[in-house]
Amino acid sequence: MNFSTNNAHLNQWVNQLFDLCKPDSIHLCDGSDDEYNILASLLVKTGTFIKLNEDKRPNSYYCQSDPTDVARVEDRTFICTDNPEDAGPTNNWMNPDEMKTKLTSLFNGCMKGRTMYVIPFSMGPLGSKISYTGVQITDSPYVVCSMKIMTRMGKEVMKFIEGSKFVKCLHSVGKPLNHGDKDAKWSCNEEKYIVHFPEEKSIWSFGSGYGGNALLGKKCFALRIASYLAKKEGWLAEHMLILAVTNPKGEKKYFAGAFPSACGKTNLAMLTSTIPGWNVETVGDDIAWMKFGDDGRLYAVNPETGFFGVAPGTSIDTNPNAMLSMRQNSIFTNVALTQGGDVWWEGMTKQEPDELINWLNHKWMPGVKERAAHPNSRYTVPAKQCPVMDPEWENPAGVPISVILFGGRREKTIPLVYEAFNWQHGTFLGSIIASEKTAAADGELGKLRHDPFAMLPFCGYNMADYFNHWLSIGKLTDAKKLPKIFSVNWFRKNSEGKYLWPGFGDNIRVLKWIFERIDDDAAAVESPIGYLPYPKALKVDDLDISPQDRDELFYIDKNEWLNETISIERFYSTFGNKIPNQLIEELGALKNRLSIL
Ligand code: GTP
Ligand code: SPV
Ligand code: MN
Repeated sequence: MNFSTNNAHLNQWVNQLFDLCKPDSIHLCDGSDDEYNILASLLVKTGTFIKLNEDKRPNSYYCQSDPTDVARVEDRTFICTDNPEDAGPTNNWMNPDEMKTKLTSLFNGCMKGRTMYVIPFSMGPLGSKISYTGVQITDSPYVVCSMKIMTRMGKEVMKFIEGSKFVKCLHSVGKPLNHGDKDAKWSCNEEKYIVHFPEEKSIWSFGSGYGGNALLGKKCFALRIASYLAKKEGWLAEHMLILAVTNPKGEKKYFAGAFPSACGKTNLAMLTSTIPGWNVETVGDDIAWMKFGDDGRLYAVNPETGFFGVAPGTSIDTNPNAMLSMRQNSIFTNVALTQGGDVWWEGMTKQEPDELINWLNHKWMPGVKERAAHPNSRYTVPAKQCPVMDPEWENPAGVPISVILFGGRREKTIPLVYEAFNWQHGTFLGSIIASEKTAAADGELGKLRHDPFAMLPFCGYNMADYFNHWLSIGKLTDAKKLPKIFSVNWFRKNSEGKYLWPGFGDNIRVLKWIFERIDDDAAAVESPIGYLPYPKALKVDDLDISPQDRDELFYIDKNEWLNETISIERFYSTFGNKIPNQLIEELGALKNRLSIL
């Protein structure tokens, strides 16, 4: 094979992998609309895509994955560093040489009968100082189409791929086609490996075609590899949404927020305000790269260009901007197909359609036990189609961040909102996020687990070093220039198991209090865990919430919190003596404050 571009390093890498994977042909992606349309038509021909009704949802496709390939596979995800301590206790580790041997045998001949696509892409605006390029090799045209929506990719990017300074991303669904084999609707392999070599900036992903396992620019590169680079270079790569809040005076502030998978980032990022005069615009819904500007403030860019959003629960009531974003040019995976050639999922409309084809390709009617859409079914849409994108969302310099939110899905204990005393305490709040597990990753649903900074599955190095990195970031600038840190929880429930808080558009009430706290315009009361809104400062009296439930939203239950501290202590102990002293101090101080409650 003679793959030839102006970049000798790239040529050598691609040619070597061509020889290993043994595809039938190779295609260098130009990123054009024509190319996308040709690949989508090919996917229709092979049965992977069904074209949706052109009148209802122009240029959009429906896709069902294999039922065993529906989410990220955390127990098959590895960080391979020379020293196991550099991966840390929260990551799976294997010796890089052993892993390479294993992978080399898996990838040997794995693309037989298929085309090898080469995708040059940029995470972040082309040419921005904050951006980073990558090249993904894949044998999945579904992945190429998704990468076209989710990243800046193709010919334009080639100019920015210099020498060896790009992240090498190799992906295969792991299903070679022998001569005469018909391809499956969705190909994957039972054996899956999502492997990162941060020290050589490379990713090898085998066996899955779905989401974060296969779109390597997203979690693998923009979080796991980028967090490793960020630590070395003094910046932050975070699992955060970015939004702008504007008050009635026209003043704007940018917020970033880390919530674990399927815990509300996309919905908050596109929030439709229920308070007149207050407004939210979107910069990003999943990943934030933040660097200090010359003025000493943190600036964030969204490295992506699309949304890969959770479909179920998304409706014109809960998230109208997402619904408007997906009116055309979209891909829907593992939702249900209506008789009229459109899509549906649980929560999309109050009235359930009479008959559907569900994500398992079964006939579905209301009352049927099987779900219509898989809980981790997703829409893939271009960000530029979102009607509330902030005008600065592609600014290569990023947007200045005033607020950082940490949140999780907690039915108990954690109040609706509280404010950290300072950066160190805020870092502590990030480190103690725990959340009930969702369908975004394989595993037991609803199980409470520690997910510090919402980065548990995404930190490319030792999480204790990551905590230290956050503490050190707080020392790099004047304390006044640092974002203020808040904890939020939209998911607290009452004794009947009902959400106490309406959430979605009404989350603006919480954002408003936070906005006004930054300007010292909103009152707060000190509590053992942080500053809580002064009762009248957060407007809820016009909501349909009983006074009892309102109190419950902010109630600090001493016993629950003492149990929380025990659980934090146990979690911290998994890092041995690597856990920073400042966090141990914060935990001690919290215990002391709770003891006098
Ligand atoms: P990933 O894309 O997996 O990282 O998830 P995410 O953090 O973007 O979560 P998303 O906004 O997609 O929300 C996940 C689920 O939580 C969806 O079913 C939403 O409908 C639901 N959800 C989001 N925000 C709220 C809220 O404020 N209240 C309640 N009750 N549910 C919410
Ligand atoms: C998540 O799990 O946080 C997602 C979906 O956003 S995936 O891209 O599959 O990681
Ligand atoms: Mn999301």
